[in-house]
Amino acid sequence: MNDLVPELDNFQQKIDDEQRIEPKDWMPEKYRLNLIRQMSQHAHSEVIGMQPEGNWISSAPSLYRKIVLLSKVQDEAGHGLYLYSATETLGITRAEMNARLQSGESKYASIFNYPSLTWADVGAIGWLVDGAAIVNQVSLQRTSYGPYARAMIRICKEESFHQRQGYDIMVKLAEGSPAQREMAQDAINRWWWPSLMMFGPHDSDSVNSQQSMKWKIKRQSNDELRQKFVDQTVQQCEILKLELPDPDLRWNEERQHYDFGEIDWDEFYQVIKGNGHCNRDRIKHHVKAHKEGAWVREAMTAYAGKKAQRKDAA
Ligand code: BYC
Repeated sequence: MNDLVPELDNFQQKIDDEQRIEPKDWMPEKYRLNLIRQMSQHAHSEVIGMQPEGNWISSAPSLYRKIVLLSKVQDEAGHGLYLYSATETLGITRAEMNARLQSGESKYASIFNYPSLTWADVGAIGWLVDGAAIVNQVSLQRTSYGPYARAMIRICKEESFHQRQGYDIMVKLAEGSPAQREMAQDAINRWWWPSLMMFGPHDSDSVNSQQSMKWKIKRQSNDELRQKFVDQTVQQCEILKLELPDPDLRWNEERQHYDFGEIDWDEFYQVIKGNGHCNRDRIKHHVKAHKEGAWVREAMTAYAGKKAQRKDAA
């Protein structure tokens, strides 16, 4: 044991023994900051992710589809709330996280900077984007920080409903008219590569991975999770009798995995730098919605104050 930093050794031992770290436990400052970074970005992704699908609520093709989509988008808001609350246990306020999102200091998933142009995009988002998110989040159910791991367990249950609703839309379109099949194929063509980007850069280029894996914030690497997603999604696409837009995609008997083509990393870095199709609009919309919601926050604070006063008087 290192005499100078016994806390650090104890902390690492706990992690190695698969014990969870809880909010009041001692933790290295870098662990706390790394978690705030990842968890708040995760929360922002859930909240910003409501926008591309939210656009389609008023244009859903049937009452049934509208109800399902509305409920799915509400779930995303809930996921944002669990994650913001879990992140607050690390000593940062919701207002600070919000300010970092709106100033561009804090990122959110690159995928939500692509536009949702047709109804098939709602299917592709549910199937591919939620599908990719589940692969990542199932792994995060075993993350070392207790509040994050517990939030993930609940979120994963809801995400699998989201993935199924997306796939169900794709099945219906794939069984439909030639125009509907074409619309489904076009959505797959546009969402496939950005979905693969959701897992982040290659392990060799991932600046945070080494430390995050040691502290078990991340349990599987970016490339491992991306491979898992590709392997499961190819078969789902075959059932739809549609195609994934990658000429290099093929089964590798030796590796027992699918090989696939190289991601356009230049596009990825442009998007996370703020230069994607929708970055500016997404933040602009968030700022507007936040301002317009000020009266709700004020009313809730006033109500909570009155309730506390009544309790004190009783
Ligand atoms: N997009 O060192 P790396 C959902 C950044 S929402 C943007 O590998 P890390 C849904 C990364 O932040 C679910 N940025 O990072 C909602 C880092 O920059 P910083 C969203 C990305 O953290 C609504 C830099 O690139 N899920 O399901 O070790 C509707 C270097 O990367 C991205 C999560 O948020 C990206 N794709 O690994 C529908 C999962 N990739 O921060 C669906 C939680 C990388 O140093 N997050 N960057 O400035 C994670 O698991 C990890 O943060 C990542 C990246 C695997 C994403």
